[in-house]
Amino acid sequence: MDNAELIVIVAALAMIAMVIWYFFGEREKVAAAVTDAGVQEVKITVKGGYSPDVIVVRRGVPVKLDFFRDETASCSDQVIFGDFGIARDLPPYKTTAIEFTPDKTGEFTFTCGMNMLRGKLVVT
Ligand SMILES: [Cu+2]
Repeated sequence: MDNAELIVIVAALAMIAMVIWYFFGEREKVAAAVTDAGVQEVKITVKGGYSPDVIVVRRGVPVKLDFFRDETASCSDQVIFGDFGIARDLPPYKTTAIEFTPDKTGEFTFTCGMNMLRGKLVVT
């Protein structure tokens, strides 16, 4: 095996690792902090994805998710929590609060309007 072949193999492995990370990696997991008002609040930045993209909350306690959309890319102009019947427009460069009380435990995916950007709400 010469150097050129080795470089190709290493580059291919790196690309495969990136694809796996992109689709399956949990980039950032955050447990909601409870405010004085008894609300579980998390700030989420929307920019080519959701950050954090895994949010852990407790069942039966009101949740406030502050989505700050830091872009104009049309992909992220809506966020949908299908399991909770929530669909909300996110104006660019503004914070949109989504408030509800999770009444069931489990892992619930939230997405953009096209089902491309994904995050996960874990209710314990
Ligand atoms: Cu999208």
